[in-house]
Amino acid sequence: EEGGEAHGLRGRLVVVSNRLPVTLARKPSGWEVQAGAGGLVTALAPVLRDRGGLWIGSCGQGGEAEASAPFARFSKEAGYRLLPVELTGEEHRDYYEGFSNEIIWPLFHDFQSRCNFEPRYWNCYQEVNRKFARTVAANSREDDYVWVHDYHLMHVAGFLREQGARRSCGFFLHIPFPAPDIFLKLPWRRQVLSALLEHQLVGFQTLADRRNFIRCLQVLHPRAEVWGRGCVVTAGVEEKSVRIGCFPIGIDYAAFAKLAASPAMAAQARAIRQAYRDRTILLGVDRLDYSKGVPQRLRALRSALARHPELRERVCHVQVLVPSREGVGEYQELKNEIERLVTQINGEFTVPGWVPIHHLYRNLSRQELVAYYLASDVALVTPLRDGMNLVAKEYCASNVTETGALVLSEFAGAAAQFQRLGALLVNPYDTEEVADAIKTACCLSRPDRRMRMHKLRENVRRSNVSGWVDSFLDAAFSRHLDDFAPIET
Ligand code: GDG
Repeated sequence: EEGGEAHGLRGRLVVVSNRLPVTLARKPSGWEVQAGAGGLVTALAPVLRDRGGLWIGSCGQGGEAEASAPFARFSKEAGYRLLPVELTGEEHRDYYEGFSNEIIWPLFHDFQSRCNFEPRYWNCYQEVNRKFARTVAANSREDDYVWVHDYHLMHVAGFLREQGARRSCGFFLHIPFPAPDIFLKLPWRRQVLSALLEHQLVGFQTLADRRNFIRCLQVLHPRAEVWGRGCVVTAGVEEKSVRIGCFPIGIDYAAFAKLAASPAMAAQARAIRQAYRDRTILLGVDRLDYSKGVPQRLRALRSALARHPELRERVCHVQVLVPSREGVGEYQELKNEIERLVTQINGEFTVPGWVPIHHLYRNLSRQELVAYYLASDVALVTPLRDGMNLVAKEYCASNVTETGALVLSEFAGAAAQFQRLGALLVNPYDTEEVADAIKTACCLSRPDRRMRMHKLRENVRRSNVSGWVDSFLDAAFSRHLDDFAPIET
């Protein structure tokens, strides 16, 4: 991989995200920094290495100062630098849990009634974004390219300029962008929109997100001119142009396919199937979050078992729930609601030798996760709203036997690519529709499953995450305003 050459990047790449893509572990010998296994870091590492890049982000509270030696060690081995931004307890609360997760996260996922528009959060959000901007400014040069990730840091580019640092900046939003009737509820809507326009390139997961952004722009900046497929020109004080693109994120297909194809993995998947006595396994894997629609999915499952009695004793639903944002009260309530539903449904349908729902509340290793992907017959990916949803893609990549089926919410970004490829699309709010889709998925013939899964896997293979990085950087550096086309979705 030639990392960066192809896209006319002259300086280094500076990646900025809320969290560094690493974990800090306390070992007897002191702190150790370990690289994360996420697709984003895998795809960016070659570019960062070849360009001598830099990744700026927080890494939990405290410990950073102590850990500076391990960070240096990591940088030496990985070939690019990690720069931790330290957050105080208050900043973590008001910027991260507050503004990011109690305002932007619910609002951008269309849950406006869950928003807590606390003015204090906004002030702290700006403060922390300023802090990130200072770190970027102090550690980069004018010819570096700054690539900012996600809703936690929408203001960094604006503050960079305010601080007098001239940098080319790009922004990618990993979560959806809402329609105007929702976005306009945000008390700081003008500031947020203007801050995004401080980037030379703003990227979204889907064409629908991009369209929503442009519609909001047209409401709030009536003098903005929008033309072509790829760009917008705002007629502001200094007349600047911003490219607005659509870049559906992918996964590291080869890594999942390779792991899933190993003999050890086949044995592990077989052991899972045997433990479930070769029943049809339905799988859900979600972070504990209300956007993932887990209670709605469980109700659909209850409806499926009630409406289609032939499914009883034939299917088992394995629900993996990964602990997340445990400090936020709402998440605790959601956990209780899910546990109550699991207990109720199991209470209603269990017979000797068969329990319909198996609930795992913990983090699985990558190995275990792929074993479950491989062992299950149907993946239930039914978020109420999702930027993309990588679980859907990972399930397909791991399904090397091409025997699985995918039930997918039409409100996941992935639906835009998967709808014509054989995923069973559902409205996650429609209990009976989801119930019937579960039934349909369980009854698909072998050749039908194979045909559908084959098409899905081809799509996941072709649109992998390194292609995603390339297409974003290509768009950032293409000479003419409209010479890049949004990726076909
Ligand atoms: C945001 C957007 C967008 C899950 N459980 C375990 C585990 N996972 C991994 C999966 C997958 C990731 O977590 C979840 O990714 P998603 O895409 O589903 O969701 P978010 O975390 O909300 O991510 C989303 C994404 O950004 C990328 O742009 O698709 O829409 O919300 O990779 O594999 N990994 C391991 N054990 C688990 O138990 N090892």
